Amino acid sequence: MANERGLTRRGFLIRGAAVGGAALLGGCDQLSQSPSFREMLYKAEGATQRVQRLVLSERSLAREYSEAELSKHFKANGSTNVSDPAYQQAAQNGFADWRLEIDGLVARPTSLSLDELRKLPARTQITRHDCVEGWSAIGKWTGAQLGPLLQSVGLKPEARYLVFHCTDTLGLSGKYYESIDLIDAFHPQTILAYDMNGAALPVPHGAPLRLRVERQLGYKHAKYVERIEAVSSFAMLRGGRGGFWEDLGYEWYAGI
Ligand SMILES: Nc1nc2c(c(=O)[nH]1)N[C@H]1C(S)=C(S)[C@@H](COP(=O)(O)O)O[C@H]1N2
Ligand SMILES: [Mo]
Repeated sequence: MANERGLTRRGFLIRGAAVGGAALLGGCDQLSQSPSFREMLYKAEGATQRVQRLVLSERSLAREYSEAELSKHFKANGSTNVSDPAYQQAAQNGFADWRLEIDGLVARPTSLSLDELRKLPARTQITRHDCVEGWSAIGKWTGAQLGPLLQSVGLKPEARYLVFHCTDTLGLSGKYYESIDLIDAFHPQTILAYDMNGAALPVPHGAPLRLRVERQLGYKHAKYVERIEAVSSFAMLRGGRGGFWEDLGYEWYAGI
């Protein structure tokens, strides 16, 4: 956690959710429970997203940097390990028997080993990671491009979002998860990263596989991804807002 405010805010959100939800949050958050206020907020959020996408255009690339600009230290944030014994065992074994599951609204549900992922069309990019807590770091990421992978498993016509299910549990609120729409899924810089700064992705940064979705804030970049599920809606999933932090009040579309 980068700063005191971030820590406090997050600790508060996690505890609040754990002991019975938004009712325990403060005045501001109570206002956000009012249906008309929420509706207004979501409409405004939708408008920002639409404008941002128009201005940036769907294919525009996030800025890329040079090797010389790489951060000497790249902070690891949120979960930095996974206590689950199966994960620990897999890590000790270099993730040789680990597999990524791809299922939901796909024509051919698939599971892939790390070796198989490494053989897919890949991309390397040096980008800046921006965390909502107020810190940034530049890192080099290599991974399988999500677009071609989705083409090979075949999305069903009803599929509109991808949900990334993670292995780690953060706080008392349950497993981390995230979701993106198909525009971001097929964006050329959206990769399932297995390498960071030219070496296998370290455990604190989400080994063996993490999402890079470069035009959005840090919390969208799911670490420890174990399953990708194609869905038509995430309304019925968990808190219904499409992600771990989203369920605690962060925006679903976290454009930078
Ligand atoms: N599974 C999982 N993914 C996660 C998190 C997490 O706690 N668990 N934290 C998010 C946040 S808030 C940030 S800023 C980045 C941090 O990535 P890093 O550890 O490589 O810096 O991961 C994101 N993805
Ligand atoms: Mo973050």
